Amino acid sequence: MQRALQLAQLGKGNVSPNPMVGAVIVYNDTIIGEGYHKKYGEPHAEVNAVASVKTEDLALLQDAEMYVTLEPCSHYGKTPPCADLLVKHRFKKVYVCNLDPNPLVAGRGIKKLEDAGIEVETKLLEDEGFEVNKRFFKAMLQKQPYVILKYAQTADGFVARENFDSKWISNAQSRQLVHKLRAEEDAILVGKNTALYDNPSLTVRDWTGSHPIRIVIDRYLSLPLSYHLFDQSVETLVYNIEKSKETDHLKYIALKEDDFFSSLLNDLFERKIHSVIIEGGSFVLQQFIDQRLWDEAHVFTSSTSKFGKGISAPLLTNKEKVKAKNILGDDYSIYYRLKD
Ligand code: AOF
Ligand code: ZN
Repeated sequence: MQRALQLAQLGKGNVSPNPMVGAVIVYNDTIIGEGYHKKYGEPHAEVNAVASVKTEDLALLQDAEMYVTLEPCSHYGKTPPCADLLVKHRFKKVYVCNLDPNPLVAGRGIKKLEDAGIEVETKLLEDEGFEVNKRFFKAMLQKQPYVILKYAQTADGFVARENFDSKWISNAQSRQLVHKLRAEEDAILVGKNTALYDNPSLTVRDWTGSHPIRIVIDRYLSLPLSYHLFDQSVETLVYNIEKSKETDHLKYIALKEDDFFSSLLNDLFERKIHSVIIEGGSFVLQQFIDQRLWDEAHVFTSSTSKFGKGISAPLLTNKEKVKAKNILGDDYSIYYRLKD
């Protein structure tokens, strides 16, 4: 199952809004096939794993076991049900890491296998599987995307007015890391002030991978249209309280002021956006923290101080309620919001 989880993650950045799934076929303690879901809309992990088995080994499948990181699907989606494929080849046993929360599946895949006489064992490395597909599970279970906060602060707790690329707070490595983080998410969001002062492109340049959808909150539509965000090189969503109008690459979406941030997340889910990284400014980040609408925070802390000058960095209040994992010495920590 560890191998299957490894394979699953090769799909990172290419399969959303689908989950990352990997599958390994074992006969007599030997791996005879493996595969993963490579791209949204394309074959599922189980199909690729079966396709990788040598023709002369196909007869072994009826005595083989499959390790798959998600319950095999039972529905006709973009591809036929994987459970049917496993039944057709009469696998002896199927090990599953996580059950599929998708209402189209939700236990029906397991039932199909068991009804056909295939032995099934679930919840193998379950926590590791939840971590790999944290975006998919959050979206399926809460109908909102997985929310990642990202900001850089000084040692004494201030943010820069300049964007994150500013020299005084980041270095080449952290800049590259930020672009890697962007490439892993479906969307990237900033508030009006950050857009206004920094004129950011919010694209992935210092890492490989596709550009996330860009999102800006501009309640009164006051940002200049000459800004990079409106260049239509990448799809941009402009959440506001004035007008709704959608073209291919530029979509204005009006929301009510009440519950603005929560409605925004609901709307992203409707658009099949399963994760969003929020890069500022401090006010927007603080709203997500105070309303407990975040899941994970990536905080870069520089060794320099501004000695009380500037805008205060967001405060992860409930410090006692977050679990931190320090990655690079003192300057990069990831916090996870504990469940309510
Ligand atoms: C599997 N194996 O590798 C994946 C599964 O639109 P479709 O046909 O691609 O179906 C997408 C749904 O299938 C997705 O929401 C999830 O429930 C399941 N994904 N299932 O058996 C896979 N990627
Ligand atoms: Zn499937």
